[in-house]
Parts: sequence; structure tokens; C-alpha cells
Amino acid sequence: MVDELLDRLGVTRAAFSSGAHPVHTPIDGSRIAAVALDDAAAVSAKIGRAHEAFKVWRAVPAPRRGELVRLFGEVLRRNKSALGELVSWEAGKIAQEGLGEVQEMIDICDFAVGLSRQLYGLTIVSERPGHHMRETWSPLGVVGVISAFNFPVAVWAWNTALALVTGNAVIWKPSEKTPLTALASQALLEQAMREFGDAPQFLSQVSVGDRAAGQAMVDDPRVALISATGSTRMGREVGPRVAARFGRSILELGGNNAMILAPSADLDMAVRAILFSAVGTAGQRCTTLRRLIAHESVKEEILARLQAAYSRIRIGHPLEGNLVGPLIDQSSYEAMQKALSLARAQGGKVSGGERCLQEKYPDAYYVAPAIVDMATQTEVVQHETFAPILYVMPYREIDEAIRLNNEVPQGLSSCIFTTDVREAELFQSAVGSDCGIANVNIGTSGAEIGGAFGGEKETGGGRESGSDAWKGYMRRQTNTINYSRELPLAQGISFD
Ligand code: UN1
Repeated sequence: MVDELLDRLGVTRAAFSSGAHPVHTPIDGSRIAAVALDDAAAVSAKIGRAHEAFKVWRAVPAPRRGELVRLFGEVLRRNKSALGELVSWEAGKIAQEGLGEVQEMIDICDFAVGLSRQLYGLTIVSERPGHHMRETWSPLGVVGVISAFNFPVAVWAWNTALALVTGNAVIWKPSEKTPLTALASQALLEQAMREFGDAPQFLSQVSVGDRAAGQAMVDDPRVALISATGSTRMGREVGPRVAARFGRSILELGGNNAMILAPSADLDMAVRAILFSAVGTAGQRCTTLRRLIAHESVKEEILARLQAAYSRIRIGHPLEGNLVGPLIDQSSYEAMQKALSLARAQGGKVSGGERCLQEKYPDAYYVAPAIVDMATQTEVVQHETFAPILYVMPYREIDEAIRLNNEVPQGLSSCIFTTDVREAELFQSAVGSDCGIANVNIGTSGAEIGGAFGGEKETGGGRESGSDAWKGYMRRQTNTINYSRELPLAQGISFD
């Protein structure tokens, strides 16, 4: 099954069957492939080749670079179902979410193609006569992308589509848990490169490797930008190492996303939004809803409605019409159980959370999503546990709800359900949510590519995807041009 998909997507047999690193599907825990791992020397050689490719690519006009990304978008459209299914096999996502992830790749390609004709700079007035100033944007260099298992292809595509139109070369270190979707995405990009004709070889490369290989990439001064998605723990290592060599980084780390449920909220809509955000992707999105801050007047009702809805969720094989697939692996399951026992010890009333389908899939980890009724935001609630656990807490006044929203170390996504315009605006104001994303009447997850994606505090501060995130992938230059016959100095300085 997986072999056939990989064949169809253009990955050679040798690339997925002969390596030392086994790949398991979270669907039943079975081994589906074996890939080779790069050591630090191999990574260094790839960076060298990427740098050569960069030197050629940066001189290609941006709209022509956009043509490559346009072709890539077309190749992705033709291969959407195969790649989406491979995402399901490798990451355990349900079919709809695997397809959605590939759609997200297509969307960012479309965005980047438009952008390739809109890399606008500013013109700036000068204080000196006969002078003018401007700001120009140039390609940056080699971009190193480090991605996580939970969005094994879309996050790379956000980075790569922007990096390519902005004139950079890319080297990608995917999660060791999901190298197959990386090899397949790379094969599809290579197909687009062949159709394009004269893109430099090694413009995009994959490097599957362990920690040492990752460090080699992070420490290499030839990598101008590291864009890393993963845990806060990973970011704490990567950020300072890149900074120590004055490299640039875009960090997209942990989230601990909350919804405020106000008394005026449309509860039918809220229940649907909570289900998608808290239970979707088996709670393994960085945007997953983890905290529900419900007004005391609606808390009991929402708890009852959620418990009823949770009891109807179909859990099982992600390609067989279920809503919740497996956790990625055993350690994820263990982290979930640990968090639930801490929650109990801290006064939480837990429903759900138990392992399911153990007889059918002894080597896979399916769980019933958990709801934890908490009186206050205790220590365990402040941590991101990458599993479907929703903590539900009460509030009385809107200011208290906003304080709870903000009183965690992470700052990725947040939302409010309310029909009171004052509350909605307050939530999005300077004294409202401190997160990178703050929504009204939609959940915390499932962002479109058109906005900048990322968050504050321990989420790392980086922005990827839409809006002007492309500026992070370019070198900004300030130009002052003198078209007069004099040489006046700025600030009125006389130097005669
Ligand atoms: C992630 O979990 O790392 O907003 C990315 C969302 C998706 C992206 C999630 N568009 O949920």
C-alpha cells in the first residue's frame, strides 16, 4: 500500500527500503519503510551544494522563480490524493485532514506565485536636496527547514514556497517520524523542476538525520535562516545556537491555546468549533484547543454537551471514515496518561482519556479524547501535552478570562465565542489576548495560509506563511541615492 503510493509519487525504491532507520505507521505500529540517515558530514556536503544553487537562483528574476512554484502547485494538485493518503499512513491523520494538509501546500504555492510579482520595497524621502532613499529586498541564502511530525508536509511548503520565490535554496530536515512524506514532497518538487527546465540542481534537498545532523545544520554559518517548528524544548536549543553565530531564525514552537466562552455565545457553533479544535488531528496540532475558559453561567451546559458529543466520536483507522486517528507513538500516549494523572492529583475531574482498540492494534495508540473539569488553572494546565486533553475552567468577569488566557508561558492561538461586540474587540485589543492568533467565533486551529502564522512568548515569536512573512526570507537593504552635484551630509553636519 505505502510502497505503491511512494512509487506513484516518484520516490525510488532504494530511497525507502534500504536504509538503517525504520519507519512505522501509527495506524497499526507496523514497519512500512527504512530510510538512510545523514551524518554531520553528509549534511555539510548538502549545505555546500545548496549554497551553489543559491548563487544561481538569486539572479533569476522573481516572477520566473514564481513559475517554478506555480508548476509545483500544479504537480501537487495532480497528486493531492496520493500525498494526502501517505500523510495519513505516516502521521495517522484522518483522510480529510491529510487532504487538507496537501491543500494547504497548494494554497501557499498560489500565494507565493502572486508574491513573486509583489516583492515590494519602499521609497523614502530624503532630508537632503537632490537625494532619495529606497528599501530593496534581496535573496538571503540557504534556508534550513526543521519540521515536526504533525504537519509533515504543509509547514515545509509554507517555508519552501516563500523561500523559492524570494530567491533562496532550501534544505529540509523532516521529523525522523515522517521521512516518507518528505521524500515524496521532494520528488514532486523535482518533477516541477524538470518541467521548469533550468532550475539549478540541489535547489531543494531533504536531509533525514538524527540530532547530530540537525545540529550540524543549525550551527553552519552557510545556512542564513533556520525555520524550525517543534517543541519549546527544541526551540530553546536551536534559537540560541543560531543566534550565537548571528544567523536568523523563525521559531514556531509550543502552543497552549484557549477559547473564552462568553455568556452570549452561540453554543451550537461553539460545540462544533471545540470538537474540531480539541479533538481534530487527535489533539496533535500546535493550534489544538487545550483550554476552555467558560463563563460560570454556561460551564455546566457546555460540559454536558461536550461529553455527549465526545461519546459519539468515531475513533479508529484514519482512512476508514473515523474522526479521530491514533497518536503518533507510545511516548505520546504515556505523556498523555501522565498529564491526566497530574490533572487528577491537582483536583481535575477527568472523563475519557483511556486507550482504545488495544486488541485490534496492540502496537498502536488510539485514545478517547479527554475532558478535564478544573476549578482553576493549575500547574499541569500550563504545559502543552501533545494529545487530546481539554481542560475546562470557569470565569466570572471578562478581564479574568483574558488574564487566564494569557497566564501560560505559550502564546500561539486563542479565540473568543461571544456575540457581544465589546468583548470581541476587547479580546483583540492591546489589553486582550497576547497570542499571535486571536479569533472571534471560530476555533483556535485551522488557520488559512493568507495570514502570518506564529505566536509569542515560548511559541518563539516567528511568523511564517502569509501576510508579509516573506520578509523573513529576504535581506533588507537601505539605499540612499544622490543625483545632485553636491555632497551634503545628513544631520546637517559640516566636515570641511
Ligand atoms: C502546526 O500544527 O504546526 O492552523 C500547524 C492550523 C494549521 C497549521 C497548524 N493550518 O491548525
